[in-house]
Amino acid sequence: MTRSILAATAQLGPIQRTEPRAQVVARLIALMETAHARGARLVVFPELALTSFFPRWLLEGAALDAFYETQMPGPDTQPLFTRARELGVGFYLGYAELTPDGQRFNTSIFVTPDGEIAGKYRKIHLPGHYNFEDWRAFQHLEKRYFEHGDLGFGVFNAMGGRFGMCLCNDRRWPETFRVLGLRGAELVMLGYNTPQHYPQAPEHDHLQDFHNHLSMQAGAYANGAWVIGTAKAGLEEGCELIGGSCIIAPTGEIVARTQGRGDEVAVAEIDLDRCTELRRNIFNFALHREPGDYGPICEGAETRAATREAYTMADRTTR
Ligand code: ING
Repeated sequence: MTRSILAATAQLGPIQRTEPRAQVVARLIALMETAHARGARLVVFPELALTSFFPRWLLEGAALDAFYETQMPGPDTQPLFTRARELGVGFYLGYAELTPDGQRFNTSIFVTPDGEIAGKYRKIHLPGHYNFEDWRAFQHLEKRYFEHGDLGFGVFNAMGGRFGMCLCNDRRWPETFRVLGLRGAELVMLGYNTPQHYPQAPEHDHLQDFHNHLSMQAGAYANGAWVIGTAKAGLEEGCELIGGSCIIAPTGEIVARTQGRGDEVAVAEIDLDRCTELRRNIFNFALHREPGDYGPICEGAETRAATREAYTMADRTTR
């Protein structure tokens, strides 16, 4: 009996700034129903899937707080949890988290088909900057709006497999997939909001779709894991976001992907036992990895927190 799950990437098109959460949740439910109708039992939604990508604006106070969730599920998201349980579908959801003691994280959760939150992740690699930078066509203030994730790269058991999660920029860092791989992840789920235009290097704008798949395919292959990456895509409040949501096999092959930049589902059968084709052979970590030679990868861990804080403080004062 193989451990196969029919999975879906459930891509969202743009969410405009004023779009009510209830309306977005209705779109998420429609995507989940479409995926379910095509046999899917697992659905991966994007990063920050409940609102417009607000780090593109300089916000503060109540205007900023309006983009965060203080409860999960809360009144607006309960219908998604209820519908998922009715359909017997597990799902990954990205959202902005405001904790009771006032901490802010770019967060994802995995909810099992019976409605339990089996895993939670808080984004570790925060791209962008802290202060408003007037030379940019749009801001990317994730370092201002979110704290460094404090949960590490966790792996958890669900739906007969070992699952891991990450978020957007995390996928560009090979360490993300390797840590999840070392912890036995057979499926890595992630959502992303990736602008086509990268202000610091516009000469790479035409490469965003390539870099998106390159990062995820490499992560899948080098760790013998399935990867499902789901975009918030399309022209959102004047900012073009890439699509390319996809399901990637442990061989690194893209086995399903979306075609447009709107609300769209793509499905594929993921056989978790296929991970062994890589993990028992070319990427047999016990046999072939040489951690004794990897020292530089972890150097500076003890000073990173201080330099992160110093950067943020310095950036605050260079307004
Ligand atoms: N977005 C982008 C990402 O890593 C970015 C930031 C865009 C980095 C383009 C580099 C190039 O996909 C988020 N939300 O991390």
